[in-house]
Amino acid sequence: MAFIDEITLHIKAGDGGNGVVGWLHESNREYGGPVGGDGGRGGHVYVRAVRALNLLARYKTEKNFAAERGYDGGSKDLHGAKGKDLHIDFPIGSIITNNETSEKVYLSQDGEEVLLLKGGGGGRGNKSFKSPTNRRPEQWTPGRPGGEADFFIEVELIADIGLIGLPNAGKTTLLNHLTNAKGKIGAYPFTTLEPNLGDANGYIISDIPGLIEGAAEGKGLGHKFLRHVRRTKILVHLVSVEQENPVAAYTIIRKELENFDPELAQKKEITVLTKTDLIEDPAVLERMVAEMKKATPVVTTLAIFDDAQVKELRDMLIKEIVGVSQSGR
Ligand SMILES: Nc1nc2c(ncn2[C@@H]2O[C@H](COP(=O)(O)OP(=O)(O)OP(=O)(O)O)[C@@H](O)[C@H]2O)c(=O)[nH]1
Ligand SMILES: [Mg+2]
Repeated sequence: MAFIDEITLHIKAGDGGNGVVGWLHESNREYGGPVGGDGGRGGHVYVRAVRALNLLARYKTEKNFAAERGYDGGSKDLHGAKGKDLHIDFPIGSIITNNETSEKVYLSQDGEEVLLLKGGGGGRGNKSFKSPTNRRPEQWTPGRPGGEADFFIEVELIADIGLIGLPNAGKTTLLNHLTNAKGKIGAYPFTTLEPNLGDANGYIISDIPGLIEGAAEGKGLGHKFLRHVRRTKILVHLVSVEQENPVAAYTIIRKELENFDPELAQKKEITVLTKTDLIEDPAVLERMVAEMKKATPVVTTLAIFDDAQVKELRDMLIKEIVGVSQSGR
């Protein structure tokens, strides 16, 4: 699934309804008093966090949002009705920035709702101007404008498990096998240009574009996406056995993680040597695993066409994620 992680929308709260001028008409009196009602306030705009990670894609075509205008006051002492509030859904993890004021709203909890823009107040009808010295006021005021601005919305993906590694390591292939994702796979580097997401038994797994040396300083595509794995609970680090020196390949990525954010390097990590079907001699693979274990404690192997191995890895990841979640990290 394509994942859009940034978008700009124009959002407007409802304007207030106008106050009106009205007079009481009674058959026995020539001049009735003022009865023009106040206008209703315009609708507020709320933003709401929902568990729908690919939601921003919905806003690709629809970029303008407006809450309802308040209704004008009635001529017979009637207050105008409020404009309907507008609720806009964004994925959990969205950061919504008001481009004019630079104010930010963070949506981090499922179902959380925040008032983004206030509707304009309703105007005053002539009745409200009535006083002992002004018994037949002609005054009224228009409704005030509702808040309005361009908003920049970015989503910091909150996946439970992040797949990382050099380009072509088999990240997307694994994501597609572990989850319902249908990410594009290719026998060349940088097939993945944006993170893919998938759901494995309710746990969100994400791959990211391949990282290369210098990613933390912005080389390749990595930098933009490293922040997406910041909040994952577990990193799965894929290293292809095609690498001449798998440990060196592993170390390149570790350095990038540390350079980008030392905390990222502290996360629980599982290293997977991928494409093991390309190795004919089991002893060679064993040596590779042993070498890798000197660099990192948890190492496993995977040939993607081996369903039993995929299932084993999925079970292992879910077990780990439950463990990490319970330990409260
Ligand atoms: N032989 C073999 N090939 C594999 C295996 N897993 C993945 N591949 C192949 O490796 C190539 C790269 O796979 P991708 O899943 O696109 O790799 P990636 O890490 O997502 O690559 P980028 O998105 O470019 O960073 C594809 O041609 C896959 O078919 C495996 O277990 N064995
Ligand atoms: Mg990929």
